This record gives sequence, C-alpha cells and structure tokens, in this order.
Amino acid sequence: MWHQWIEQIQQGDTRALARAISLAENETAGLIEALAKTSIPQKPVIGITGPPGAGKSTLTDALIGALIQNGKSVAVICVDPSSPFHQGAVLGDRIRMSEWYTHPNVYIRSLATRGALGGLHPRILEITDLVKCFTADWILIETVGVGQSEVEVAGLADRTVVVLVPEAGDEIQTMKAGLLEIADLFVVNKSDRPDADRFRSHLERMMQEDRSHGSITPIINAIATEKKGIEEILTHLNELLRAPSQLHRNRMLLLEKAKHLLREQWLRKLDGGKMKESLDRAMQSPLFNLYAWVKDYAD
Ligand SMILES: Nc1nc2c(ncn2[C@@H]2O[C@H](COP(=O)(O)OP(=O)(O)OP(=O)(O)O)[C@@H](O)[C@H]2O)c(=O)[nH]1
Ligand SMILES: [Mg+2]
Repeated sequence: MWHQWIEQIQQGDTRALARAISLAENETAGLIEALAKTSIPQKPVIGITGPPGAGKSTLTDALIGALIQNGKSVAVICVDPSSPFHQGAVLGDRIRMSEWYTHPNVYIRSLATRGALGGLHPRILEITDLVKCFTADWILIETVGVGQSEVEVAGLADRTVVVLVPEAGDEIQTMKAGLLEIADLFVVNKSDRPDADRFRSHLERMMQEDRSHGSITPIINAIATEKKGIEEILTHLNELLRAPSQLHRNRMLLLEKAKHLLREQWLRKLDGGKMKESLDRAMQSPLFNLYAWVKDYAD
C-alpha cells in the first residue's frame, strides 16, 4: 500500500501526499520498510527555528514568495502549531500563509506534536522523507525552538536558520549553547525595532567568544512583515547549500537520525501489555523503584 502512495507522491500528487502524511501520523505500519526500498531524492531541507513569536511563519511566508519568484516549488512543514503555548497558531499560520495555500507550486502541512515528552513529532523524519519524494524543489520546516526541538530540527534539516528578535537578549543567553551549535544562519527579525543594532552586536560578541566550532555564523537583519532581508537570506542559503558538505557535521546529523530511528524501532518492539503487567507487579512492593525496574526490564 505504501509503495502506491509513494509512487503517487513522486508524480506530484498533493492529495496522495496529504493522505500519506496522515497515515504516517497515525503510525500506519509498513512505512519504514517502504522508505527503505525507495530512492529518496536529495533536495534542500531548511529548518527555520527560534523562540515563540519571533516571526518564523511571517519569514517562511516571505521565503515562499521569493522562491516562487525564482521559479521554484516549495513544500512547508509547520511543526508544533498546536502546542499548548500557542493556542490558535494554526489559524494564525493559515492567515499568514493564506496566499500560498492554493498556489499550485506550494504545499503546506501543519503537524501537531505527539511526542509526550516534547520534541518534534515522532514520525517527523519519515514524513520529511515522504515530502522529499514529492516534486517540490525546496522543503522548509518551521518549528518553535523551545529546548530540544531546535536541536532535533537541525538533525532533520540540511541547513538551519535561527530566527531571533531584538528583545530576545536574555533568552539567547540561556539558549546559547544549542543555538550557536545548530545555526547555519542567524536572522535578526523585527529589525524595525529600535534595539536591533544593539542586539546584533551582542550576538556577534557572543559568537566571537565561542569560536569552538570554527567559522562565524552569518547574521542577517530582516523585517519579515515588510519582506526586507529575504533575498539576502535566500542568497546566503544558496551559498551554504553549494558549499562543500561539511562531512563532520553531516555525519553527526546522520548519526542523530539513526539514533532516532533506532529508538523508534526499539520502542515499537516493546510489548505494552507485558510491560504493564511487570510494572503492576513491581509496584506492589513497598521497595518499588522505577529506575531499578527499568534497568531490570531492559536487561
Ligand atoms: N514589527 C515586526 N513585527 C513582525 C515582524 N515579523 C513578524 N512580526 C509579527 O510578529 C508576530 C508573530 O509572527 P509569527 O510569524 O506568527 O511568529 P512565529 O515565530 O511564527 O510564531 P509562533 O509560530 O507562534 O512561534 C506577528 O504579529 C507578526 O506580524 C517584523 O519584522 N517586524
Ligand atoms: Mg509560526
């Protein structure tokens, strides 16, 4: 069944893609086996992440416009639009990207988070590969950077744009390590705000202090609502994509993907009923200890 869906997706059938993503979301069996037999084309996957409300959707909307103008087709995956922190964001995104929902060269799909412990959707890797099979030239993945998810999106994307806003001063101090590591490009959005320059210097200083990973990440000022800085972002992304692949980084990202898949496979092998029985039994002991139980169960 999956082979048929994938064939239709490869022919550019958006309805097949929508249906297949839903099946993947619902954990319909056989997807991994089908993907293992599919030649998945290489195409740019750009992660767009950053704090809530930084303007990621507005920026994505503007990027779609610029890509379309350059004759490209685009698929967009919005992850986590229904997170409890952002009620109503799906509607907001629909309004922000409304111009594109009906455009023949644009496909937009929102995914709700299902990961009980946060992070991205557990099937995001497979869903991205399904979208890669589709005829779009570029794939954009928007995700709110609230901890783990931005690191995960970096493992998923070929290049990651971190969107920050001038008022994020203190916030980036705490997100610093993760953000510096994953960003291929920083966008200081809302540069119409008065403290944009000060914030940019702050970011530059932070990067100079942290030269551990070699090169300095480029910073671009943008005003997404006015479509300012968008062409510059695309030019940089094209350059980044053309640059010889950073083998070390790619290997690290592949390793992350592999770990993710192994975790999933391992979880699938767990027998929920058996586990519950064992846990119920263990809990009857006054000395019950969850860590000890997990260790026993895993061995
Ligand atoms: N002043 C100003 N406002 C902007 C700019 N870009 C976006 N906004 C506004 O910021 C608000 C949030 O924009 P979104 O694009 O929804 O931000 P987001 O990062 O996608 O938000 P979440 O997905 O909810 O995390 C909206 O009201 C936008 O109109 C900008 O460059 N300047
Ligand atoms: Mg958004």
